[in-house]
Amino acid sequence: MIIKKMKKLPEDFLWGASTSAYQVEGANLTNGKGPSVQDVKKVPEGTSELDVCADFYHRYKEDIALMGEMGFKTFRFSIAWSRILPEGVGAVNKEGIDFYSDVIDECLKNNIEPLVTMFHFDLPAALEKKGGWSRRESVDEFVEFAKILYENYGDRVKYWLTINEQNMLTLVGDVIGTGSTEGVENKYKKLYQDNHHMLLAQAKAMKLCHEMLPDAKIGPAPNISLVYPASCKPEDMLAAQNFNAIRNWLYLDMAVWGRYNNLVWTYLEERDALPDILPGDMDIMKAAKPDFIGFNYYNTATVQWADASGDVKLGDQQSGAKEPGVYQSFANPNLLRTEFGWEIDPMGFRATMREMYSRYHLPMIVTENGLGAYDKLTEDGKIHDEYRIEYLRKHIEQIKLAVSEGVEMMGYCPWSAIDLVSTHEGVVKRYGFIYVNRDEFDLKDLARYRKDSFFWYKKVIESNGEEL
Ligand code: BGP
Repeated sequence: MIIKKMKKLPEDFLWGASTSAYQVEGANLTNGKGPSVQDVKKVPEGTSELDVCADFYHRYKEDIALMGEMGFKTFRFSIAWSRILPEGVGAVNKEGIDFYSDVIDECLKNNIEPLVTMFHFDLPAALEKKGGWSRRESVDEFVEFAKILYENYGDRVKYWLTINEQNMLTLVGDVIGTGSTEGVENKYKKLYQDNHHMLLAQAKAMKLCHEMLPDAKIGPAPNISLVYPASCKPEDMLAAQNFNAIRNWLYLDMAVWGRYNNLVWTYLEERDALPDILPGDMDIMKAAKPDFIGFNYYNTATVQWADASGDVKLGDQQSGAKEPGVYQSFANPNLLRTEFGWEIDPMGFRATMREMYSRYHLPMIVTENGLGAYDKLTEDGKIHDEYRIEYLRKHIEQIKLAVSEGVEMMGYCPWSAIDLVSTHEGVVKRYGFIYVNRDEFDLKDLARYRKDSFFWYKKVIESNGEEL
């Protein structure tokens, strides 16, 4: 549709940006924090450890002040489970409780609404050692953790996100360091059993949130990329539906409607990998209702039909994969790519928002979107990241178009507020509005610099998206 009458974004649109605890904080094994799976993994060759990251743990006041200067209405950050509960269960680390309490207060002092992710890729290592999400107990362990968060922060946090990118935990956990399936006999069975427990944990945490904090709002935060067929061949269309179901709809159908997507169910049946579901599980899933949908969007995916031969090929969050007989990724020739090879598709962002809204009819907030690049600090302390501005501008334009088409959008939180460590490509893959002066292995002075995108975003927020 060519829109002639653009609607304005809502007055209370939540402009902000995102980070996650294990990628930004540092102090990963100090101040009472227990190790998470991220701290015990072998970091990819050529990338730094997670002991310092952006040193947000010690510099959060300065960082949140900078976010305030940009005019952020919200800041999406995550709470490290093992900073609150070093063993995942049991004894609480008071220093951890106080740290996030201070971060929340600092946000409020700067007129920033905290948007808290409860779990972002960092399961306590102690729980993983016992079997992680494969154990039924993991459901209650998560709910107990959620309860502690509601008790301690519920008086000040109105917006909660349950699990970041549960779909990526399931599909590419090996790449993002959340769990390995090496040596597992039927990896589908394990992954989708873990997934069932996470879905149940999420449902229970949403229900508990509504009981304990009636004024708060809570939602999931999967990574949603609309999947295109590589051509108008009927086979390619089926492949696109397969991957849409496996990558996207399984997670949202369950969070919103409490039912398993039928294509995914068949896919699991075929692989002898149906999860064990206890009586009552599906009632819990059905009863839990999110207030909104948070979602991360980087680009679309394109797939073609895959015959039954060949091996499974793994991608990362945004790049291609193949499953014989199900789908095979296809490089979309119509799209540009980032320096790190991820496709760029602002129009596909609109298509994704439209599709999600027409399926679920819930308000939505973008919890990640952004461009990873090798930024350069100039001699005079500037970072000219025009490419990032261009990327964000084009995506915000599409939000405005989607809103003009009747899609309910609550806010936009690109990745990332500040430079931090990427999931598997190191510190040099930068996303922030705020530059952190460090290299992969040389920590330098960790000083903060405002990038060109910082000043640009400030104006975008000031004008509520009118001045792009
Ligand atoms: C998402 C994750 C983030 C983040 C982002 C960028 O999948 O939720 O944690 O890092 O992707 O990805 P990367 O760091 O791999 O560039």
